[in-house]
Amino acid sequence: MIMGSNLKYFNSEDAAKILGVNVSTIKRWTDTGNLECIKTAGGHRKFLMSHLSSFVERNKKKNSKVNLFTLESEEDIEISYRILKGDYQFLHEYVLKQSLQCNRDKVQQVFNGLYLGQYPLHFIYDIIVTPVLHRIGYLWEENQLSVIQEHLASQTIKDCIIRLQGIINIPEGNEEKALCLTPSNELHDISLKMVDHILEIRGFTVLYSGQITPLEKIEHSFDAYRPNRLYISSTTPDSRERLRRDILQLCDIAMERNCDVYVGGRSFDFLEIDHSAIRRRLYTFEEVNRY
Ligand code: B12
Repeated sequence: MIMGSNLKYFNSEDAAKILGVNVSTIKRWTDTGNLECIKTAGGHRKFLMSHLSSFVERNKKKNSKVNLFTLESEEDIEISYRILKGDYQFLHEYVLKQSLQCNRDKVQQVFNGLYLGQYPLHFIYDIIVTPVLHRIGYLWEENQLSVIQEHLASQTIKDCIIRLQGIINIPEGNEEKALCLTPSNELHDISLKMVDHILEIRGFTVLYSGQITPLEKIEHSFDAYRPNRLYISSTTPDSRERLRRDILQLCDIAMERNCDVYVGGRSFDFLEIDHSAIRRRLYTFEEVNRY
């Protein structure tokens, strides 16, 4: 909540969420003078960032694992607050900036904070990760980033996505098994990694063969692992004809084995493929979660 100039005031509910305690605890702490605040004419407590940060500073040891993540600086409190408020515009800018500086810890903090703040994984991928990656691509296209900067930033994001998976609750496996791959010289696999995570949360066992999966003798793997779903991701093929051939080959192999095929990625905008093994083209991670 912004009141006047640049001063930001938090109310008791905000302070409670940020510090990871009940509102009644906030009241007690202010009454005992442990946590500073400003009282309005109406008797409401208002908190400045400095009130919260000096409290966190003084209570670092006993309070080091409050709420979403370790709160040790004003920046941490700011991020926690933006996450709780769902300020995606701010979070985009922040993740973009931190990924361009290769600050894994900062990017990770946002991803973990969102997840621990009860945002569904598909939402984090659709609303934060995808637009930031698109922004990186746009900056590169506009010559505002060099290709190495683009690599470093997108790799930072990919690494943080993979680490996020480490804190996610994966349910007992169900009977479903999914094979995830990108065919035909395709290096873009961040979408596929996110698909993998969402399927794991749904209880799938995931077989991830990732970038540029060789199709030679791939039917042996279908027979050995018996996936009942195949997820194919393709973003920018070096040869449309080859991609078309690869997808048709995969669909034939899948169909013979009662394996449903799901496809995603911008290559499918121009690739007109009609094969009865293909159940759906998926556009968002919310759809990956739903179907
Ligand atoms: C990161 C990145 C790379 C990384 C990839 C790293 C990795 N491990 O993935 C690296 C640096 C290797 C790379 C290489 C190249 N890249 Co690149 N790259 C990007 C960037 C910045 C992000 C891609 C990404 O992950 N996006 C995030 C995903 C989530 O978004 P999305 O791709 O739009 O996918 C959405 C849906 O399609 C869907 N989806 C996608 N796949 C799947 C799969 C399934 C199963 C499902 C269910 C859903 C789904 O989910 C998303 C949600 O909407 C994009 C910019 C952009 N606009 O995306 C360029 C971009 C994709 N790259 C591009 C290009 C041209 C290349 C290169 C050819 C460059 C070059 N000359 O070398 C090479 C290709 C090399 C190769 N053989 O594949 C172009 C593609 C242009 C085009 N129209 O084809 C883009 C758009 C950049 C640009 N603005 O020009 N790239």
